[in-house]
Amino acid sequence: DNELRALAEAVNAKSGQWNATPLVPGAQGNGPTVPVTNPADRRDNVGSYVSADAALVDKALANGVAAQSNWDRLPAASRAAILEHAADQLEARRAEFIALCVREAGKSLPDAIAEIREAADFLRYYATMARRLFGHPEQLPGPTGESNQLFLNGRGVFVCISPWNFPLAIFLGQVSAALAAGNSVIAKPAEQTSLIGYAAVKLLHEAGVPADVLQYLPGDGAVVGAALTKDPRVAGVAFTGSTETAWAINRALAARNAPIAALIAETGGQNAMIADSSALPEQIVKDVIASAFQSAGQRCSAARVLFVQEDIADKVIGMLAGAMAELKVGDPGQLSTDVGPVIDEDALKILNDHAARMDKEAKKIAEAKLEPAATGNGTFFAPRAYEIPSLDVLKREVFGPVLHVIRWKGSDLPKVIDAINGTGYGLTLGVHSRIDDTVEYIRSHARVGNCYVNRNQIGAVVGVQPFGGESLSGTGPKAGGPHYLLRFAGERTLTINTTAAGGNASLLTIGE
Ligand code: UN1
Repeated sequence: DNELRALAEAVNAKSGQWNATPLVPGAQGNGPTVPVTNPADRRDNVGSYVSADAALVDKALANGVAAQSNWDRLPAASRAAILEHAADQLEARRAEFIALCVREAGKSLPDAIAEIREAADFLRYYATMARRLFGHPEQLPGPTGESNQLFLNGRGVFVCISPWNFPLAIFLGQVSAALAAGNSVIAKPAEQTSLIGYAAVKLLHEAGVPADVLQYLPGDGAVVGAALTKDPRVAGVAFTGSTETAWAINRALAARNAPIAALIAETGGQNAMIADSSALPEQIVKDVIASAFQSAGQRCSAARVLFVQEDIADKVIGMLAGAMAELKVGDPGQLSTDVGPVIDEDALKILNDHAARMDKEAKKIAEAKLEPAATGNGTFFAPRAYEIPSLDVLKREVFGPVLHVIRWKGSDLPKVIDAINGTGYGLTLGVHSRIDDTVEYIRSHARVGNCYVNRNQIGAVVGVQPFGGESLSGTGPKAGGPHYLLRFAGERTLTINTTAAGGNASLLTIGE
């Protein structure tokens, strides 16, 4: 606790401005300079960044193509050691990174601390997996007189387009995976969190990644992202963000008469939690509060809909309202704050519009109150819960602290699962039940990537709970899972005739 207080003090003592420019060897950015606002007060006092323009995109791709094969030919262990060194440095400098996450992204202190830990976990996990998978070719048993080996290699230039909601963890997760697999990388941060992306790229450069192997291109997605994804030199894209943007990227890549690119997309969700009457109401409420409102609900894993069995519904709804009255919504730099601001004015508007519609069409269960710190110009939105008749009321994912509650009858579990599958998304699902058959029924019928039983449904642990969805929620493979790096890699099979007649063996004999 004392350690945490000391850390909070160190974080809040960090003052001054952060500035960023594109990092492309041999060229400079001359797109617009963009001031960075703090979501907690909407003042332009965090810093600024210079955005990239089309000429810079072209230069970055030329650099990336030229640099990739040397990086790919390094032993995987050398690439891994650089990533591990970066993880150590990140932890050594964590107060500065936490301060950036609080100021630029509006993260609460506990969220920012978790963000640093997750970023370091990704760096170390992909380093470990790179050594394991890329360290040596796999020997494949075959007929005598033949040697068969499978080599993994980088694909080429990988573009990593990352989200503002995990501006360090997902940014470094994508980038380190692409680098570990032997690709050169062009990192395009979310516009809202360009400064954090810059700091992360600098960290990797200082740890030993060459400047032309990892380049940084901040700017408008419609300019920088679009120029990157239509270019034939791009071998792959790792993207986390909305389903709509993933479609646009997929179309841009497909329209090129170029090598067929790999797309790894991690997108939205319409995540549910199902509670039956055997569950403990206290535990349901504790876990749904964390799942729906932590990080101001700005996680793709967040719970959006609680399906609660009718026998316990009144009790759970009453307790939920009570718990929401206790939420502290305010200054993300205070340790006591539960919910900080949402990312920007656009996000706030979408949430306000949704709430206005729900106020008319649904029954409000509760609305948290704002602390005085949250009543100024910051983009704060009070967490809300509504009771709705069915999922049809929700057209699409609403990215923020709004929970919807639906009652279900004892015999309706199959209908509940059909409704959840019917959204077309398939990311996280929470289950609260103490009946094994119910849990097994849900597990085997729900088409979701991550199912959590009798706990909250956020905060997947790298290497332990591989994370990612299916259908509208993403392509897979799962981040922080054993197969993730493979999708960033190409495979080459080498077959050698080792009999005397075939040449190699006899050449050796002649040599002797
Ligand atoms: C996202 O919100 O874009 O499990 C994905 C979790 C996080 C989710 C990250 N790993 O809550």
